[in-house]
Amino acid sequence: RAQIDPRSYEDLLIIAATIREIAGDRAQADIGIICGSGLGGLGNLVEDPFPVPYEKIPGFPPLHVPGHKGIMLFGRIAGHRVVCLQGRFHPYEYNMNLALCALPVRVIHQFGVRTLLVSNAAGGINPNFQYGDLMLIKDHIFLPGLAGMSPLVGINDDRFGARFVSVHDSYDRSFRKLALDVATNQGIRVFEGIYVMCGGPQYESPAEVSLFKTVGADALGMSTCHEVTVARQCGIKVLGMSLITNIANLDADNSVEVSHEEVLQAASENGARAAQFVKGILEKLPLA
Ligand code: R1P
Repeated sequence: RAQIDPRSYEDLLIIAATIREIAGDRAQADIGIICGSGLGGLGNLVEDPFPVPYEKIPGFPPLHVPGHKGIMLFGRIAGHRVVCLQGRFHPYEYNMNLALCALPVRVIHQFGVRTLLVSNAAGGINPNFQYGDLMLIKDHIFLPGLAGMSPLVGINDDRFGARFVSVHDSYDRSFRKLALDVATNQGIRVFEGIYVMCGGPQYESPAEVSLFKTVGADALGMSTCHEVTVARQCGIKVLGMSLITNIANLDADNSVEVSHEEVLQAASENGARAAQFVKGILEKLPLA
């Protein structure tokens, strides 16, 4: 593996050139999709797929979290040129190197991506949520970012985008409206809410969940916000969605254990509906 600095624009060009050598003119896309834990099945929507394994991509580290395959898949969904990232880099796996973990977003931007559909498996905090619900992310609380662990720290190369990035309207309003219309047509439970990203990898304690509830969070997980922050710096519009794979426990006297196996099981039980929803959204989204 070549030594790659995820904060170097020159190294980003090397990564993009390597992928172009592998995929040729298949390496083009208007829409990027990031698959959450156990949601790699979204890749099954991709027609005429051309896979690029992460191990062939310079600077992409090995994946460790079960439920993330490690494939960049170019192809089409509903007429759109898409690239589907079946595998995400979670900051807790890579010593909170947020720039490294958000690198795939900068890479797919090089291939033309201007719209990102980012998904995750999350614990539900909102008392109205049920297991298997979908939540469109309306806004986020990026806890590591607030503590200085942002993918944007360090000297900024302006070729990546602005030094100071506005994250207002990160989760595009018109996309959310379109997605809610699709949910109504499909008759599925979809809410809007606030996602909180924790550092992990330990799951949150009942007191921590209560804290997040108090500040208005609806779901929690350990991903997504770093990717969205970089997407906004690149000028990519975002639609974010969480699959509620468990209901977070708020009561310290109630011993509800969470496990990643349970998260994966929930994703596999509900993944087909999530995939139908994504397909419905892409069918309604105007072609670039
Ligand atoms: C915990 O079970 C893992 O699942 C979620 C959490 O963030 C954490 O990594 O993964 P995704 O956010 O990748 O869906």
